Amino acid sequence: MIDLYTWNTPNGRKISVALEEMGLPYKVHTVNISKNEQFEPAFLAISPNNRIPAIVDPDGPGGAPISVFESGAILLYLAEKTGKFLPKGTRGKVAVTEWLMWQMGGFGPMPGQVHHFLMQPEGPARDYGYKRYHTETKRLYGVLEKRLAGRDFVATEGEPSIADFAILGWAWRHERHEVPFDDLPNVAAWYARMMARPATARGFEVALS
Ligand SMILES: N[C@@H](CCC(=O)N[C@@H](CS)C(=O)NCC(=O)O)C(=O)O
Repeated sequence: MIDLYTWNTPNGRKISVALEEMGLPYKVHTVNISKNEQFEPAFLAISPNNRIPAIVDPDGPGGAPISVFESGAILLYLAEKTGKFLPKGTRGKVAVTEWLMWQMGGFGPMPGQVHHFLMQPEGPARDYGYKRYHTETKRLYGVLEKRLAGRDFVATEGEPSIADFAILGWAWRHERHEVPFDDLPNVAAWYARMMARPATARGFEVALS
């Protein structure tokens, strides 16, 4: 049974979706980031950057426990452990890793900043931050829209990969970062395709707070 330390956020949801899709049993431990529980020493011992999500797998490599922090690292670990949602060949693996890193480096940090500036008091600082990060977020959605032309999934054919799970976690909050899907038909179709998967739906339904 994997221990999942998490909260109801895009980065948290990526991992509940992946665990459900991989059919791995897990136990949720909520880390209430609005109450600063991410700074508690027991959590910092497994997640030194004081961010959710993190996991502990009691049945890690060699049968010994292992902890993993950073959602991208967790997805890669779980894919390697199960042999699922990450192609075996180098060419396929590179495509998935590219889009996973694309999400981790941009399609997460940028909409995250939109969420931040939307919560600021009205004024020039809010306007500047909102414009900068919302423009960049829309550009990233445009990149995703182009990538999904003629494709069912972001980096694989036939079934999704951990890159889809990672990107979906943030697309789930597209209304909050104010990017409607009206002009993004490929993204809209992909989003609906992913959300129609029973395991993915369970990953979004499980209580994380
Ligand atoms: N790059 C990290 C980012 C994780 C992250 O930003 N987590 C947020 C919630 S979505 C968090 O724990 N924030 C707590 C804090 O900022 O102290 C990952 O993908 O795991």
